[in-house]
Amino acid sequence: MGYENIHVEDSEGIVTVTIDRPKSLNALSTATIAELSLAVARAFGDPAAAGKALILTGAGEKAFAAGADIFEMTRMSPPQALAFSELGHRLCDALEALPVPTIAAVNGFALGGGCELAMACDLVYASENAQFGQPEVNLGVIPGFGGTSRLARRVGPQRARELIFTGDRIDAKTAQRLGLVLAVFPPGELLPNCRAVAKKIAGKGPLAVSQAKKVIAAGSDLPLPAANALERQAFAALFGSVDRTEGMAAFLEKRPARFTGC
Ligand code: DAK
Repeated sequence: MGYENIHVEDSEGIVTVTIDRPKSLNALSTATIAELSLAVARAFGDPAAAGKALILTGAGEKAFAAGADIFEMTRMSPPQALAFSELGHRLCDALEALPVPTIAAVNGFALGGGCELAMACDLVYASENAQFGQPEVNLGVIPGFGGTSRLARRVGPQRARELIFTGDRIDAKTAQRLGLVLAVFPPGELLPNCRAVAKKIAGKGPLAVSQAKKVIAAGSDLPLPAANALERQAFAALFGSVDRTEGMAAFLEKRPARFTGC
């Protein structure tokens, strides 16, 4: 099946998924969210052919995604809104559950569902013209794809309250200062920098990266002793991997490691 609202490019296992509805500033319609979910499952579902990292970005120069598609939402009943919200939640959860790193390359507006999608990625980088916000209150609703919880976890509950209650937009530098964004680049340098980060991580032990992702995610919702117990288990389990033997042998032999993900 081809896609109508996104396009997907795989370059040496670095899978770039681009939301491609620039006329509506890459607004997230039901079809777009369904295609994004399918692309994520296809690129990373089969371990034998799985990609090494995922980059998510938006087509055009103005937007990553300006939110859920407002035109579509105007016609939704409460049960339809629930199904729509569940679809968005499943996509964000799937991104977080991927065993590879995910990178949001935020190249313009990341509002509402767009901001929520970016926050479901492991690493968020932005272009100088990026703007973030949860403006749902302007429409008489609240974030529906996990924004209330993910924004609070990223910037703290008080700041999340301010952003969600006011619906204010913040620029890329402010988002960086709040910890929502890691680094800000001129527009033309955003994707190359995201690819460089993805490539660097792809050169590391994939099992180790995937375990680190899992433990950080699970551990941040647990009390410290339970989080540390998870870390101990994952650390020990990795000692049974071929990659651990290879990584340590490569160090001793002063050569680059050849990881296989086994
Ligand atoms: N949906 C549909 N079309 C959109 C859109 C959106 N979110 N944002 C922009 N567009 C369309 C505009 O209608 C316009 O289309 P034409 O008039 O050209 O046909 C085109 O994109 C260009 O937009 P503008 O002309 O407005 O461009 P400007 O540069 O002047 O302004 C802007 C850019 C991003 C500031 C402005 O477009 C804007 O404020 N857009 C809306 C942003 C927004 O409110 N985003 C949050 C959407 S709400 C839930 C599930 C999900 C959600 C909530 C609840 N449940 C089930 C409970 C999620 C909610 C959201 O994400």
